[in-house]
Amino acid sequence: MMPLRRPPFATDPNEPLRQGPYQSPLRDERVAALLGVALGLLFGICFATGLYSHIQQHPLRWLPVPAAPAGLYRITQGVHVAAGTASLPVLLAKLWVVWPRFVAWPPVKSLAHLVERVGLLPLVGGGVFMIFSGVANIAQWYPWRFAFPAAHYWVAWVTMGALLAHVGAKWAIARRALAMRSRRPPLAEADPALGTSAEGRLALLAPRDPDVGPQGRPVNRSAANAGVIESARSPDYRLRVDGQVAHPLALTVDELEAMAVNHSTLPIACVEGWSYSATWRGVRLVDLLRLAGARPGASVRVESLEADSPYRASFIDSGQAHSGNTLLATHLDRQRLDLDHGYPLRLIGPDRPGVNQTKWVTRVVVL
Ligand SMILES: Nc1nc2c(c(=O)[nH]1)N[C@H]1C(S)=C(S)[C@@H](COP(=O)(O)O)O[C@H]1N2
Ligand SMILES: [Mo]
Repeated sequence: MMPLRRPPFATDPNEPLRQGPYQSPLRDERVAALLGVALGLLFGICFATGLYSHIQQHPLRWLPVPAAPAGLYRITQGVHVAAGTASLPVLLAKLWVVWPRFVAWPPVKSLAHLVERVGLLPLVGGGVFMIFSGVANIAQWYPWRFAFPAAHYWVAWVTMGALLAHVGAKWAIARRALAMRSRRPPLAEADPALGTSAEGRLALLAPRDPDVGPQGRPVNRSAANAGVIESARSPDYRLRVDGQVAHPLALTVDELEAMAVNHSTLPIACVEGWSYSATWRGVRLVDLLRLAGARPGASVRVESLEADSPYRASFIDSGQAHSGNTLLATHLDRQRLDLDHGYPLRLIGPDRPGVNQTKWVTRVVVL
């Protein structure tokens, strides 16, 4: 059999990273370990905040989501997107530093080495997929056929599993490398900290400007795209409150506007990482539930005029539904809601993802 020929730039996996054609002084174990720690922290933050977002959007019966602090989701999701975006340059740097290992020769030295190398596939592949799909999602660019949230969620588990195995395999080497005094000043590390707030608007590392849009606020799905322009303006519009209630309600726009006397200052925090806080005026959901004779403590589904969209309805658990802060809003910062912001009526509640702040609300189903 022909012996495997060594490719021109391959290195020996037993030798240090910096050798042959890979002479940069930045290629050393210590830099690799520092980048690894930074990446592990950033991915860990993304995973924890991502799980919170997932639970908000796929509620578990036995796990209520808090209704206070109202800005909690705004913080967790802002951190999620900022940490995910910050991990892109860190991952690229890490791959560049350890690249000699990928082309090491022979490709496999032992069974343990084979296992370690196979484990790099879900780790590197998963990491690249998570960052690429996340960044593409906040850019609202979908160059794929799968459903983004499901893929982003499941690949996260695979990536975290591979990451744990990798940390286990590299723990000893990384500790030794970090204990060594560096010969050069260490590399600048990524800073996952939150940016500064500009009067309640925040979009650190997020591509959308929270100031641009109707009423000075961004819009992800317009009334035209949702196909609700006619139904939202129709004199036949009613807000129905039904389901498990003693007296179903059907309210006109005039009736709702007359009832809209409560104010809440609450953020909209999109999963994309941008958010803004506003003062909303509207009818308290808990008052509507009482008026309809719903069981105290009931949870609720809120439905939109929009026909087929994954965001046409959202669930509110008992705690959020009975928070006096949760409104069916008619006004945004003293102005009648723009059609694109959900006219005639939108849901706004504390500590909820933007996707759960349903616009063009026409029905409240008590569960
Ligand atoms: N009916 C409906 N409501 C919706 C959406 C939607 O597509 N359809 N998008 C949601 C998303 S993703 C966000 S971030 C907020 C944004 O609210 P805004 O457009 O008023 O800023 O509305 C939410 N409500
Ligand atoms: Mo959103």
